[in-house]
Amino acid sequence: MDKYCTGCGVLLQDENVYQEGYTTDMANDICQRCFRMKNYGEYQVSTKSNEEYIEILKSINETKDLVLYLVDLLNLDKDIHFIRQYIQNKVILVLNKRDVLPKSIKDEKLIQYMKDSGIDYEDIVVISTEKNYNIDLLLTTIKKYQTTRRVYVVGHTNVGKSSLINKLLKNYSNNPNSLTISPLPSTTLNKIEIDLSDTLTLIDTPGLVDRENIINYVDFASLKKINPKKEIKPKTFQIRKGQCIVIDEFARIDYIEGEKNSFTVFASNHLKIKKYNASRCMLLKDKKKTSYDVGYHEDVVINGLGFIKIVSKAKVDLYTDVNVGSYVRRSLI
Ligand SMILES: Nc1nc2c(ncn2[C@@H]2O[C@H](COP(=O)(O)OP(=O)(O)OP(=O)(O)O)[C@@H](O)[C@H]2O)c(=O)[nH]1
Ligand SMILES: [Mg+2]
Repeated sequence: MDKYCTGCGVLLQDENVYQEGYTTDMANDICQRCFRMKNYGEYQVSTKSNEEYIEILKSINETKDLVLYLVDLLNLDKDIHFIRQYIQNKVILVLNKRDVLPKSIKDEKLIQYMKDSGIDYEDIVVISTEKNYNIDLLLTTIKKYQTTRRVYVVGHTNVGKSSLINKLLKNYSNNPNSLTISPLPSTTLNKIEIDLSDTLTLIDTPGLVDRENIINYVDFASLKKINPKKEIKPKTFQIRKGQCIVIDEFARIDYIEGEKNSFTVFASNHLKIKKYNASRCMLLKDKKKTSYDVGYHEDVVINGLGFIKIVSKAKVDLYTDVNVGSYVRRSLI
């Protein structure tokens, strides 16, 4: 009989050590990859194709089940509507990782921002899985909108889907299982059903992969530096054209044209962020250059790294790794 890993959902097998789902002993409940991640923090990248994820979304669309659409507040994807186009189900939009944004920002402001983004949902809940913030509220909201026993958790990779299910299990059930979580993308490899109670089964899914996210292109030491663990202390710079800001070894933004301005960087506190005179600074000039015309109160977002809030109109040149994506949006904060 087929047996699936309780950590990541992959089909277990004991024949090929190089293939997904390998375990030394079929009596085990988890694969070797999950065992290593859970016990030694040894992370092994596994890339999933988005075609497979779209098939999962389509299968959800064939049900009447409620969907939790989880997003990471620091890394809101440019394509927030992508997932919604495949699922007509009722959706609760869940804004996770509240803890990394400054406390001074009101939840209502984040909720209003999402309302204005035009995505269709029943309700919006701001949570922090890490800090156990609003998890009770989320459960109440799930119960309010649930029409069947099953509730799916979807979203991009790394937004904290499996962490949230683990938190719900810990808070409200005696179910001893725990899903594998990690700071790398594509930790969960398949759908996994978990019973929270007699009336609620949560279904974890792998995430939609953002190939342009910086976390795909850095080593583990850099990943730890980039991934904020604590509340971000934003760094504000009064800036004139001809100056630039360098974000550690990962990005540089040059102020090309515009009035005296203010740039605020929201990124992990572990990153070195400094202002330079652009003509005398050669740092990161060999990276990919993207030019943006930024409007009044807009953010330049660097996928997976954070964002720069710009107050007045500006022409900027952004330098990043060739694979890393970026975009401009109206200011989140
Ligand atoms: N700061 C913070 N980190 C969180 C929170 N929730 C999850 N994380 C972290 O986010 C990372 C990804 O968590 P996972 O639960 O593996 O994310 P996922 O969405 O299941 O990812 P995939 O299975 O790869 O699609 C881990 O490093 C978690 O510790 C949160 O509320 N705050
Ligand atoms: Mg997961």
